[in-house]
Amino acid sequence: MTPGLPIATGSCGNLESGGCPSPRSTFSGSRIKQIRSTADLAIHGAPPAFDQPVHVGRPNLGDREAFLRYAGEIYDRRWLTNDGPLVRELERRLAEYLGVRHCVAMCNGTIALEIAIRALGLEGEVIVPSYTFIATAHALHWQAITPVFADIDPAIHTLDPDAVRRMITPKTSGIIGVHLWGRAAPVEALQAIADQHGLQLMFDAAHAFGCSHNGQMIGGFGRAEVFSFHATKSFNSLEGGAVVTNDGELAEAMRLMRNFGFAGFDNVIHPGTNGKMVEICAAMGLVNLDDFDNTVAINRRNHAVYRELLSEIPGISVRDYDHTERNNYHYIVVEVGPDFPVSRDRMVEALHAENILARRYFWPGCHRMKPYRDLFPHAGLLLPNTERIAERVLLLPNGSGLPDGAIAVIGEVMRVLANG
Ligand code: T4K
Repeated sequence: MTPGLPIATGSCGNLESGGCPSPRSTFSGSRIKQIRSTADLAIHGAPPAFDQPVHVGRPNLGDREAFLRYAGEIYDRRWLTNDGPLVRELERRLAEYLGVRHCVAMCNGTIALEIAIRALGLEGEVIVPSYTFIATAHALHWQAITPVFADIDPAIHTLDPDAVRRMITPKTSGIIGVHLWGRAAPVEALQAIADQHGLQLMFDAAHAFGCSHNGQMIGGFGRAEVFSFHATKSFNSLEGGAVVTNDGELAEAMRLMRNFGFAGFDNVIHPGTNGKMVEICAAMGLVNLDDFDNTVAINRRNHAVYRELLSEIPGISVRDYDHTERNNYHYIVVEVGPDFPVSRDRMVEALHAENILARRYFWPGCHRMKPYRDLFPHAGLLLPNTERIAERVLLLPNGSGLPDGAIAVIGEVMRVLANG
């Protein structure tokens, strides 16, 4: 092990000088044992390492007092939703941060996807990865559009452009790339395919807030990009999401669509739904945006400690980020190789027994979930990389709520499992 790495101390470690950014952890549980051999593992009857669950997706929270001030203002103003001043401020700041002309805030990422899909006029079939959160596929299915699953590049877990080409039919109207784990989908290759075949291209950027591609912030690619600001994301607004675009007409259409199509009192000029972000969510968004650099710094240090600790264990790997780009470092993605003595699922079981609730995102792939597994029972034959990766990957906890010692415990569990 690298000298100087923490064993049972703070989660942000001491890899870099300058101390840890403020973690603001409210976790009151504590680590209660060291794990040196299989007998120390909770799956073998020992007590769990933590007396409370350590979650993947614990929210990152900015300054409490600032949030309460905003809440007081909302109370005094009696303006709670419907394009309120805090939503407008958040939209303005997000557009500026992402370097895009228009940001249309929404109540969540799923509705934002649905509205963007409608605004782009997608129909028939749309090509998406199966290796993504189910919302990407459901947003299409919910609108009677068929999601057609294309395989991923196993090295980067995003759409494989050759696989996309193979799935195009006369019914294809568009492609939705997903910037999984914050890594850009192959933007240029997908754009070339879309241009060649007259298809719309948009992106599910739910994981990629604060990330760049070739130095340009994710948000400005394709015709539109969709963010989720769910509690579990690197940047959250309690619940929330946004579509960002450089196309003014598209933005205008989406503003109408998120508010039933109203263009003024009693004047409906567009079909629409209720996709509005509420003021209290915008308040949380503003507070967390102010704190976002701090969140990224914590995530980055945690990721570095994970990489250092776990890289010495043969058979497992922690995905790295492209350090020439901006990253949110939110996702700690571990791949359990075929040579590791236990399966990914056994590792997850061992971690859960210690109260570390590692997740198998995005097992088993959308194509193996309902309704898609009934609609396309043989889809897996064309998705070998998706199926292999979905069996190997697990996600580990990160963020400002990560308790002291969690990374060290995870390292100990994995090392003991590796040694049988
Ligand atoms: N596209 C992609 C690629 C996405 O990943 C997502 C969402 C979307 C689209 C859709 O965006 P939204 O409509 O959600 O805005 C979670 C989230 O619900 C979901 O937002 C997210 N992706 C997905 C990856 O994960 P679950 O059901 O796996 O996790 P959940 O909500 O149970 O939370 C995980 C753990 O986090 C919990 O066990 C405890 C902890 N937690 C959670 C919440 C909500 C907390 O500690 N505090 C909390 O407030 O779906």
